[in-house]
Amino acid sequence: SQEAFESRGPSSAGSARQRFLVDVIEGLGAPRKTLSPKWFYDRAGSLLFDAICELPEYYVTRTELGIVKSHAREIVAHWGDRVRLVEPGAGSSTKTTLLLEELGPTRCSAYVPVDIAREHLAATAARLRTEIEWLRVLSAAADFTVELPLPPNDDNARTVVYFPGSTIGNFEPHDAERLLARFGRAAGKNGLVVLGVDLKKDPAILHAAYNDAQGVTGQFNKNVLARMNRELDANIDLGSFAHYAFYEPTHGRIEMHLVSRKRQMITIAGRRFHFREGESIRTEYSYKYDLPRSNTSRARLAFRWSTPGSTTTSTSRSSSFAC
Ligand code: AVI
Repeated sequence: SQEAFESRGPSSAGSARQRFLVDVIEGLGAPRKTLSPKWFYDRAGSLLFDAICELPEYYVTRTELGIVKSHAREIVAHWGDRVRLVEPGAGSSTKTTLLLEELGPTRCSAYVPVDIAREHLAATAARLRTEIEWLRVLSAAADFTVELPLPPNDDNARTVVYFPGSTIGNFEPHDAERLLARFGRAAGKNGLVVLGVDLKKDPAILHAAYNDAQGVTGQFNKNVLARMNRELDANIDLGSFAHYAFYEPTHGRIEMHLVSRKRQMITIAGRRFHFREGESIRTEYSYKYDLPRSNTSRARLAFRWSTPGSTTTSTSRSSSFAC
């Protein structure tokens, strides 16, 4: 069956624009200007993120893909006989194909990619349906930070919420805990949450990953401004903002900003926002994690798979891999 599950309600295109506008007005109206990284991801932003994943400096995707490639069998071995795989923020679902193929038609009840970028999600779902012809893809265009819509579980499959790519790093620690708890509830009593996190490492490696030589990360960062011009009738000169990303070791996070190159005023949907020269909009945090020293960690995270040299432990309700 190739039916498409579509979430209704708050994720419809009209209200998505409205929520973008409300967030922008609130974020740029604050004394320290911020925007949520979720607004990077329209079709153009999702494609730019795919380009980032191919960059020599951006080790995250390559390393995680390596872990999944070499441990795919071991990873899915713990998932049970009948599984529905739910992926919040699925994007292009690149790594997931390996796991879906490893599960195969007998064990895989359905794949549920959930993504805020409706158009990109539709393209991903169409591609997957041709690539893996037995796969039942039930996509949901939704903002997973607000809702995780799940289709009916007709055959009582075990729900595995798969959250790779270190997307968890884009949430501040208390929000990350809340999000994982919500995923845990969505997975249900016998469900699993499988998580990929990026670890702290040499700041020079981290710095390069978010300041690539080709400037793709800068384009990705500025896409949120371009999107305001496209969708919110804004008049922003992209050249008047600079991409600025750095590793902040006290919090163990990358901070990504857009810094105004001059004193200026921009107009968004008829509202005016003033910038001092050098004033920034913080557009993203990307937290880097430590491996827990014991398995009594508060978030009950367990690291089963990691790159060589790291310890490995496990708990029954969650498994993770780290790069
Ligand atoms: C999606 N997320 C995990 C990426 C990251 O590394 O935080 C987004 C990104 N931002 C800049 N480069 C990649």
